[in-house]
Amino acid sequence: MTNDADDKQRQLEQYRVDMEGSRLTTDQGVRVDDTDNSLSVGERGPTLLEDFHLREKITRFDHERIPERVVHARGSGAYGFFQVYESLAEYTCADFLCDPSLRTPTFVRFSTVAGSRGSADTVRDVRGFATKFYTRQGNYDLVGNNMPVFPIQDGIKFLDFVHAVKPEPHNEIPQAQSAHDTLYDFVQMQPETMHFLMWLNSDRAIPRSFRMMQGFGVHTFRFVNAEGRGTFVKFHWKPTLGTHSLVWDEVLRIQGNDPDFNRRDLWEAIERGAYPEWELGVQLVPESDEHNFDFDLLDATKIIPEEVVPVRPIGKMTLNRNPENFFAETEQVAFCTANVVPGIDFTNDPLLQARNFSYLDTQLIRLGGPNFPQIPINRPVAPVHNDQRDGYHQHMIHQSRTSYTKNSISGGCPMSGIVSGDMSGVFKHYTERVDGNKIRKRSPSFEDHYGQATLFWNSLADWEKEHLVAALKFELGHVERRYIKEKVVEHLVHVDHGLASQVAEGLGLTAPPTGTPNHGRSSPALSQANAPRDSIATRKIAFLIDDGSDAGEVGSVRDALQSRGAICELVAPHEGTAGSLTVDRQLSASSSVLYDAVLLAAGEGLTGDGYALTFVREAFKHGKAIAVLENGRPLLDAAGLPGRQGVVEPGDGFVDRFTAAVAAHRHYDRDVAGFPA
Ligand code: HDE
Repeated sequence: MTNDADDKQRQLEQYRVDMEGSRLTTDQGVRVDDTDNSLSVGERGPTLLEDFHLREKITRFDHERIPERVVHARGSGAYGFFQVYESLAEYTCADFLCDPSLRTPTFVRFSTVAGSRGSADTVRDVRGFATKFYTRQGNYDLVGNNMPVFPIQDGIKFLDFVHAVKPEPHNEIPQAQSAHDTLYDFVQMQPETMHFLMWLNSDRAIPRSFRMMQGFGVHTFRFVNAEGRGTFVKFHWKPTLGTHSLVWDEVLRIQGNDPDFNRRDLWEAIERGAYPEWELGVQLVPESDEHNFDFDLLDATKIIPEEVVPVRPIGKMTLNRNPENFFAETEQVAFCTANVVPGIDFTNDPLLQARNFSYLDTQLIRLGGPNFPQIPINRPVAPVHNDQRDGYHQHMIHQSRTSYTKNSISGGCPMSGIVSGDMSGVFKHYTERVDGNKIRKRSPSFEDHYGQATLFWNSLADWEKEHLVAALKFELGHVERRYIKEKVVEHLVHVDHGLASQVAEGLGLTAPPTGTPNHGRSSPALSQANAPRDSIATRKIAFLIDDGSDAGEVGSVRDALQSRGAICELVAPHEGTAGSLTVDRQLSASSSVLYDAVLLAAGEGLTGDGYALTFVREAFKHGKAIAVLENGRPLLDAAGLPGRQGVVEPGDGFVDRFTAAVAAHRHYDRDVAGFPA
């Protein structure tokens, strides 16, 4: 084992099957001459039971599906590596966090939570962000989300929450949607959901790309150093491309245009060599400060504001390889919060404790038995030796004559992990002292359900607040029972009265006159308005062209934008060529919602084309940068846009101005409320 980013790929190499030049066989390796006709008595006679090839094919087909994940069923994965910037030995003895020369292989799976495997990517939902680090001390799984808080505080409520958000039990409607009665009934009965509800209805729930979203470990975990000293730690992934979202109206249209929008985006970026990157950051809290916050560190419905405890960047992950087989790798990958390595330990967060049970349990049913850690994607690169054997699908042929520890017959092997008294590399549970009576009772320190929901609301830019109010109106607008809407509004009053009033107005309700006064505190780091906006790398720009386009000008603008990392596609009314330009996409088979920005370079021809007009209007409605070349002006005028914010006119510094407009991500200063794109 060389302990570099390729360790995992080298291991996987022995399992890859190349079909090139191969001959068709049965599962037993017997060559087959005909796989199109069953074995029958005569050409029109009955099929014979002895046709093992037919039976094998049918049987394998019947058993192709495994249970989808009960949550996070829809996901996409990629391989990469992680490298720490400098040693964190002061806090943790985790080897991969102490040696900056190590490149630890990783596999990440991004997911939505509520929908089935075949549901659309761009639904309003939390995104999973699960990372498996194949460290040389064993596998470490950081199974996080793109939101730092969870709807519930105690794992015993997980089944209830998931049942509430999933399709309703009587008719299995709606698919992958939170906008329905049972979720909001749960919310109004369980106000600990309020902080999470704010995130769920914010733009965080509709990320532009997996590559442009943050990840959070959510719980407070514990680092433990070689001396056994513990430090509380919260994990943060920050994308180098910044944190950006779609807009709701766009989301609805993407679902029809490209249900695989986020999956395709990740796949294509990696295929192109535009490898997504995240910086891993930690918030470190000395154990002596455990009780110095106005919330409980063990409460997963709370964040530690970055302004209170800064996020220290500790390393970077790069995703640089797509899986080769979706089922073998992305579907069979099995994460578990209990997969920890020396130097990383748990806290008593009651949600985390329940998770530590759930993940192993769920893999047993999903992957059919206890040997799933041997599936190639799940295998550690660290050697595995123990007496836990047998069970379905054991792949190893253990040679020792004993299967128990301690033994004297097999030289005592496998022996204790401690070599000559040296504890390094051995997992040692943190020796936390715990005292108490057995009780079913939530700690009073978990009681404030509104304070951080208010903090989140106060931290948002005006446009983010508008989106959040619109989202709540949409969601509650799909709730049938009026009393549920009323109850939710009653809770919102304790978050912020202005917020509650705006939502209530949309629902034809009146918010109660008094609630908890807004404490006025904010955490600017929570606003996406403060995300980096300095690059157009990997942004997709549609060039609307036709036979009248100026090929020279289009080519030079395209070259300039591509040299800055953008992806430009030429969209025209027909495939083939437009003048001397090669068309990438036909207009009627495309849509502006699949792009970040539009450049109008078509001649007069498109001013009467409904697809082109919709393209431009939707791009404007969705806040996207629009640039216009001289001969594109007629189309811009024909579109009848209600403003010119973020519209780049021809002239000096055209490419620079367009670059800045695209890098800004969206132009939310447009007044598009009355514009019916
Ligand atoms: Fe999960 N969760 N979870 N969860 N979770 C699963 O494990 C569970 C929670 C998260 O890409 C399941 O293999 C319980 C928090 C992600 O394969 C299951 C509780 C966070 C993924 C499960 C939680 C997560 C899962 C379903 C409360 C963010 C996808 C299939 C006690 C920090 C992993 C599976 C992947 C998946 C249980 C709460 C994130 C059933 C019981 C909090 C990203 O084991």
